[in-house]
Amino acid sequence: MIDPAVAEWLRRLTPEYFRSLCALPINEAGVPSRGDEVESPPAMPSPSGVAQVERRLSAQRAASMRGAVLAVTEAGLPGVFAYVYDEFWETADLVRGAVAQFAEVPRGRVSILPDAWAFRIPCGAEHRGWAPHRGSTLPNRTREGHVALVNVWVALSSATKDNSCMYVVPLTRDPHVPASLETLPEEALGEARELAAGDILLWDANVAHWGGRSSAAAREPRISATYTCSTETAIAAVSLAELSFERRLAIIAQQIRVYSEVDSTVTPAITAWADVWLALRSQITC
Ligand SMILES: O=C(O)CCC(=O)C(=O)O
Repeated sequence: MIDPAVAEWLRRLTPEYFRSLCALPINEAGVPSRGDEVESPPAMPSPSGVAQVERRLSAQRAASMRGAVLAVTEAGLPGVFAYVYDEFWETADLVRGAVAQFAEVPRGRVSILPDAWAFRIPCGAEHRGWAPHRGSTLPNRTREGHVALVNVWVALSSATKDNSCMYVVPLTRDPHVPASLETLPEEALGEARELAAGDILLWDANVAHWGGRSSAAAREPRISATYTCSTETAIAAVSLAELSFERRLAIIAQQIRVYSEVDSTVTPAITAWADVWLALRSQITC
């Protein structure tokens, strides 16, 4: 017998429901690729393993994505459900160019992995982003010496020390790199990275990082979205053209399974929804 709260989410999470929350397009067959929309200075490769690019997204794109995160979170869902909307995947495509420059590889070598999350950190000192961690504790270089796995953090609102910006420990200042990647550095070594809406932060997945604490001085919730890109041949790479609504929901359900322990916005009913939805889907597709 399925819990009634889970059954309700199973019934409710359709394209029509998400269209009723937010007017952004959901192309149910796949995401049309639009390519790069703005020129921006290259994200220079740096020994620190961290780079920041200003205004990578237009103000309009940042605002519409921000609206989507607000809409899904106000409906009681974790922000990751915003990835049902085409815009979130078009943006994944848009950041590939910056990742290519960061890793010094051709753009065609950069693939998007099914690893993403969206955040709304409310104002107030009781709210904060994710605790310190590394995206990967494995050595992160391709055979040719390029960064293999790159995390991309997109500011959809301003992100300041007051409303929970990101903190990173440059590889060059991390005493545990490269010998002991399982060990995290002291938070005192973290550098605050303040961003405006539309800016992006990229880092080598070995970089220790965390989401800061909001405060009473916060003027707006911090809203952001993340992507993970690979510069190696990735079997799991997301193909935008094949990203049906159902496939997007499968990625979201998998992300909920991976991050439910670290993200306090994931309710037990949504975790149970992810388990049941993935189990039902595997029965239908095998
Ligand atoms: O935005 C945050 O608070 C944390 C983001 C993060 O740690 C990540 O994307 O890996």
